[in-house]
Amino acid sequence: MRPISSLLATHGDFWDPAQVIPILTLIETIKPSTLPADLTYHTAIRQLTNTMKAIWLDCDPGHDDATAIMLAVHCSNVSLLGVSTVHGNASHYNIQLNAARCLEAFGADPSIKVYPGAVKPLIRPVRYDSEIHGGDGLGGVEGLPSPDDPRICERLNHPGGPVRAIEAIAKAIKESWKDGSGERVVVISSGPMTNIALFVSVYPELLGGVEEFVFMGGAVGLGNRSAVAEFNILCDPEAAQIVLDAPVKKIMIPLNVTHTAIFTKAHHSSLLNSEIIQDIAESTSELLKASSPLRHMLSTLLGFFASTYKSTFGFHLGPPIHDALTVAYVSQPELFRCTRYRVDVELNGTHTSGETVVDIWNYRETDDTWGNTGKNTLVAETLDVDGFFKLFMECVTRDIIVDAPPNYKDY
Ligand SMILES: [Ca+2]
Repeated sequence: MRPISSLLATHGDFWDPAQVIPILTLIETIKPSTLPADLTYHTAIRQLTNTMKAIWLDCDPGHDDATAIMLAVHCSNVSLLGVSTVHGNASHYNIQLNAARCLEAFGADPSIKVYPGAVKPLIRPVRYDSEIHGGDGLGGVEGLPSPDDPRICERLNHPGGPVRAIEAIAKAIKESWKDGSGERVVVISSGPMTNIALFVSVYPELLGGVEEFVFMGGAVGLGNRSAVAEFNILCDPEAAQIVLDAPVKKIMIPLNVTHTAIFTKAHHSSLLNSEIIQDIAESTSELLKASSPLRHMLSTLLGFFASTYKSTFGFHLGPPIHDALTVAYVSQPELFRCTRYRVDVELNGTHTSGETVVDIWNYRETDDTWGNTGKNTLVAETLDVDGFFKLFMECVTRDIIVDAPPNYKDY
């Protein structure tokens, strides 16, 4: 880990001065001997202001997972403790490399590591989605660090040997929660929920340390990888049901909402060059050249995603960037309107396996708990789309300010 002095020197110029200056003042009043040598900038802010939300991200990158990672690294009020990976959009080998490459490309602190998790669902055969994400999970993306880059290996290496996803999640929650005297952690899932189900099953004593589970998955009355099932839930419906039954608050970001977060051509033009005026962007037929390597990388990422969403699902206006909404919810929950329902997963349906059954008419008798007898889930129903893309572009801008990896290819 980098010491706080180096982090402040690197990043202090783009964090909000109103937030940074009081923190610097506070830090200066603390005797250096009381500061842990490995105290990171985010941890210091969280400890001193109590404004940061500690998050863990479990994902299967995946183009939209990559955008979730960007938000997790750059939303100014969240502190990313670690990233775990799960089977899903591509083979687990590719998924874990992609997570590490994204963290590096987005300038995440080197202390943020990747922890490999389940390579297959609990019961069902593994499935990938190369039609949408390409063979390696991040098809068409230019400018990511190479998989054999030493910094990528460093993200995946852990002192003392391999550490698996559920062990890493448990350790992070233990260290943050401190048996109730510390902070709870928000656990985010943007892939199949196998790792989260295993964590719930193996470490029930740590559920008190989970602030909430926020997951992208499911839908109310529609699907994308069957008539009624969304990909993440369809991959491992049993895991999803285990998580839904856990006595922890859940927030579900369903397709009904993610399909409103369309990355349009106007957004793409803004991404390529923040100075561009929107009406000029809309009047040009060609996308302009990116103004930085990171903008180019994101442009190729979202361009590929746009092309597969157009060819597979007929999304002509742009792709829905599903997974980024999970982190956006944690950072700015006011962007969403949610209603609490009982949600279960269809595990045995002939035509409906993997469907999320959202009891909008309250047929099932429930209590006030978040577990298997309760109204267990806050379901997102609307999104402030403009507010979300404002947050997204703010994160892109912060990303540009972080030093770009030195071995970026020319673009
Ligand atoms: Ca995903």
